[in-house]
Amino acid sequence: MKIGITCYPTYGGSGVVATELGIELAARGHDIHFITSAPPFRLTGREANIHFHEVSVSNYPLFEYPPYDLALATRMAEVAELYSLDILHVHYAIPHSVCALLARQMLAARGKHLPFITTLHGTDITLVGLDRSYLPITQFGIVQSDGVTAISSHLRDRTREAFNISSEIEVIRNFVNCDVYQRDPAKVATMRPLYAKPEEKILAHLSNFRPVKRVTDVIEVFARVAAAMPARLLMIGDGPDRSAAEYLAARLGVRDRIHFLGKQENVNELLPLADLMIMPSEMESFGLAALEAMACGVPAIATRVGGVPELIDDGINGLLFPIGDVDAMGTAATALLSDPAAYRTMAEAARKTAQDRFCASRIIPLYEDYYQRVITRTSTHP
Ligand code: GMT
Repeated sequence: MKIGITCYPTYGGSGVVATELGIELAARGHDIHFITSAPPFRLTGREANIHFHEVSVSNYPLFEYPPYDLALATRMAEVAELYSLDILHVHYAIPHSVCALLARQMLAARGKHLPFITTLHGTDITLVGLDRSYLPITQFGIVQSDGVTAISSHLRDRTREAFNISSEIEVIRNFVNCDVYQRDPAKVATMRPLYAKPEEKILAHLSNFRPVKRVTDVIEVFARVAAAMPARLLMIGDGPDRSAAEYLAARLGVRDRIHFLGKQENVNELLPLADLMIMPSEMESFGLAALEAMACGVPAIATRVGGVPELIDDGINGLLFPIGDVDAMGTAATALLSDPAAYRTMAEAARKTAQDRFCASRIIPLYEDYYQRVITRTSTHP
């Protein structure tokens, strides 16, 4: 198939999923056209079957705001026509589904057919879409899509309820390439000394440091573990709450035990260095960061929110807690890290969950099948 993909190309779960999906589809022989404002950050630019079409937004002194949405819709229609796309797949409802709708209408006016699928990732529904000013247009974009997928059953149900949508929403969960995300003991032996001494445990957190991630809870949990055993924390990512986390770390006396690494390209090399992942989010529609860690054999201490229980079975492949219960998270993390047998069992279960249920080789065919169904349905009943 010839597939157009639009996403936010910067750091963030939806962009990661969209880019990894494009890479996996291209490896399976599909022709992939990314239509984005910048090259998606996980692309090298040298992958076979992958093309990148930049959306450039021309500005003019009259425009108070550069019209990105219009430039994107125009580029979508152009690329679809020039490269005979079979389908367009947009990630994150706002504004991408509405841009795709415009592109579809522009092409229809010329007798061309371009079905589009919207994948909902979470904050497009839970935060942005429920802002009253965006709700009607988000709802319109979803309803007008030729197909809609959600990354968890929780997000599907939440979307139906919040937007009063009765049409089908297909659940296709996040995935991970278990060959790229795995623990290579030789690499770990080389890289681990850069961050910790042999006797120190390593905890990790990976996010965009937005308030929904509760990064200060990560510091609180780590401070409790570090009080009980030698430990280090890798804070991977960056965002608005980073300075609050740094300030709290200094106040709790653990600043020198924490590596704030900023935004990182190759998280698949960093995650396997960790013993535990901490994901204390206020909300996660799925929790891709935990899945990536689990694929590397790193269990997660997380909150029982959103779609996280669809990934983590409490006590089996990770541990779940109420939002903000940093005492319980700290106690459980310390206990698990002090019990090598229990830790090994949980780490193995985490890797096995990623392999058995969320491996790219299982999830990508679900997208292929869904594309085919939408293409067939809309070509017979456009
Ligand atoms: O929260 C983020 O990291 C950003 C956000 C996004 O859309 O970029 O992530 C959402 O999409 C991820 C990929 O599908 C999910 O794994 C995250 O759970 C989801 N974040 C939230 O729901 C808060």
